[in-house]
Order: sequence, then structure tokens, then C-alpha cells
Amino acid sequence: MPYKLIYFPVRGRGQALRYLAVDNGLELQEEVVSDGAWSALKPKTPLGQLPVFQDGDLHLGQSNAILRYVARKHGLYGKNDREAALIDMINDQQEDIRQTYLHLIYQNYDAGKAAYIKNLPTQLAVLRKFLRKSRRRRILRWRQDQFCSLHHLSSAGQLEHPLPSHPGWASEAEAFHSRIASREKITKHRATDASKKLPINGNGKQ
Ligand code: 0HH
Repeated sequence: MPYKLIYFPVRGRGQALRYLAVDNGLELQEEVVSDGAWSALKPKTPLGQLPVFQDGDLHLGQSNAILRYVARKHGLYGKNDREAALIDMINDQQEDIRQTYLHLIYQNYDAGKAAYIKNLPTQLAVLRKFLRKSRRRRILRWRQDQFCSLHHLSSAGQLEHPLPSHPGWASEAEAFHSRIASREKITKHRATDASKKLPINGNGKQ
């Protein structure tokens, strides 16, 4: 039975799961929820929010719980508890960065943009340094199909938009994107009209 993603017509918190499905050949049906339909659906969802993911009679809320579930099921969550913990650490750091972005987009766009642009490369550099070190010391068998990598790609795709003119951004973007984004199925998916046209956020800001 195919998996199902119920979400708004945006990339947002659905995009990492879409990448995970595309990259691993998992069948993912989508139910797109319009603004008008949301109030009737909301009380029927597990936590009153979207995305919701369905695997048969298992209905999950919380986008990172969903990513973890699919990753566990398909062997994309490290080879032991230690690696899983490091992957969790990376994903949670990524989530913190996403929160900074969401605060900018939905709460403080005009007043906060300059500070955001100034600070983000530093946030990204911290993460990149850890990823490099973990590769060098072989403390994590780093794989580009692990769920946290695809969460990177989804988040970085959102984060890059306010930043193109920032001098520090190009190198950070390259480090985060290129190896993951160049995976064959991901490249094809990102090139489709449907993927390109899907808005990043719900309020037209990016
Ligand atoms: N921690 C949760 C997670 O990771 C956060 C979920 C969340 O914030 O899953 N969900 C929001 C939608 S994500 C939600 O359900 C933001 C996208 C907004 C796009 C809206 C576009 C509408 C256009 C048709 N929000 C609704 C709610 O809380 O009632």
C-alpha cells in the first residue's frame, strides 16, 4: 500500500519527506489541503496540524517523527544506536536552523531580514564543521540518502532564498547542496514543473 502525505500546497514541512520518497523509490500519494478545507480537517488530525503521514492505519503528525519513522523502516537511520544518535543530533540542529527561518518568514520579515542574512552562514558553518569532522574521524558513516541529509536539502532550499547576495552564502550553499542535490532522482524531481512551481511557504515570502 502506498504511503500518503496530507499537507498544504507548499514545500514547507512536506519537502524533506517528498525527497526521501523520490530518492528511495517509495510510493507517496499526496492529499493537498486547501485553506478552505483545513478547518473541517484539523480536528480529525492526530495533533491538529499538518503534515500528516499515513502508512495504512498508522497516522502520524510531526514532520520529524514522520521522517524518522520512514528512515527507520527503510534503513536510512545509521547502522547502530550511536550513529542514530549522531543523525538525530544533526537533524535537530537542522530543525533549529529551520525555526530561525520560520520566525523570519512568518513573524519578522522586514525587521529581521538583515540580521538573518548576517547570522545564517555562521549557523551553517557550525553544522558543516561537525559534518566534516565526523566524516574525517569516521564517527558517522555519512550517507547522502540518510533522512537528515534530505532534510538538509529541503531546509537549505528554503534558506537560500533570502541570501543569494551574501558573500558567505555561496560556499555554504555549495557544501550543503551539491552532493545531495546532484543525486539523480532528486535532480530530476527538482527539475519538474510541479516541483519548481510549488511555493516554499504559505504567505508568499521567501
Ligand atoms: N512541529 C510541527 C511539525 O514539524 C509543526 C507543524 C506546523 O507548524 O510537523 N504545521 C502548520 C503547517 S506548516 C499547520 O498545520 C506551515 C505551512 C503553512 C502553509 C499554509 C498554506 C495554506 C494555503 C492553503 N498550520 C495550521 C494550523 O496550525 O492550524
